[in-house]
Amino acid sequence: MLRADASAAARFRAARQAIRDGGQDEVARSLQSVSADIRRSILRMIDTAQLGHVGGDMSVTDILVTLFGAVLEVDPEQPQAPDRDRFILSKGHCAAALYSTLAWCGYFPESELRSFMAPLSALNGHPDRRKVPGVETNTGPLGHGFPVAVGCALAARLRGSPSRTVVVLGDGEMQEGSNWEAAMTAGHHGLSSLTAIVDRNRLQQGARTEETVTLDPLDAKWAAFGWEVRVTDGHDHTALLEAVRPSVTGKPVAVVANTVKGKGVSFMEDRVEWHHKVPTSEQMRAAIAELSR
Ligand SMILES: Cc1ncc(C[n+]2csc(CCOP(=O)(O)OP(=O)(O)O)c2C)c(N)n1
Repeated sequence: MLRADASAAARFRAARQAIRDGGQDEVARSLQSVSADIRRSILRMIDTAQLGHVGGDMSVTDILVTLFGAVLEVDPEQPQAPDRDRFILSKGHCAAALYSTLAWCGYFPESELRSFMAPLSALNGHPDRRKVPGVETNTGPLGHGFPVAVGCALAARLRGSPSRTVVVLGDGEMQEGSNWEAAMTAGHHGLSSLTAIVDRNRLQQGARTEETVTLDPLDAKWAAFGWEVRVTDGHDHTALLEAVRPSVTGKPVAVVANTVKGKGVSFMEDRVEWHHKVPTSEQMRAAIAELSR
């Protein structure tokens, strides 16, 4: 198991406090600058490993940064604190984005990111809760993380804990039936401490989601399963902050976050081949330059 980096955790606490104390514009600017750092970090990890899921990593980055930067009540130095908020990345193939965010928070030293997917590294291609602090459950097989999140929210209610559970799903992942069983169960129990965010980038592994199995109208489907639904721009930190505010109806909250796969790198944006293609060294230079503007 990796250990927290105390100085990174202290920096994160200070940065988060500053973000939380800032006005809306300042908050958005701070989160945007962290997102650019995380996107560059993802590219470097994938370049070193020559493996990864760059498109989905880039689309989920702003969601992760908003959650860890300003929403989740977590302490990287006490990753097992009983009343911590629970975060589950159900689209576990986007581990590089999660690891970069967790390292920024200080859950483990940033230098570990260089070992992404290397033999014996803790940072596997899919997150492992036994190896990486901040990872609440193993994900990778699509459709598994959301049911576990429902269990976390139910358990928190039974314990009388204030803990909130947030789960992020891929839109292609929503084609797995287990998600709809989870949605139905959470709706039935009125699990208002549960928030599910769909990274709606409209692409899956080899095709557009709507060409594979129709998901629209996705907001109406969530509502029919008993959820309070919010549709938002998944790259606008201010809009995301508004969309993930706690439930006001006593129902669980579903956020349909409209995103762009490969966001931030023009030649990757909305291109199906960048689901898990690895950039050449020339493409790497161009991508880093674009993300540094
Ligand atoms: C049960 C299962 N089937 C197939 C896969 C292989 N797989 C990995 S990612 C992916 C596409 C997921 O699409 P989406 O959820 O939209 O993710 P994103 O576009 O955000 O990367 C597939 C089919 C898997 N991980 N699990």
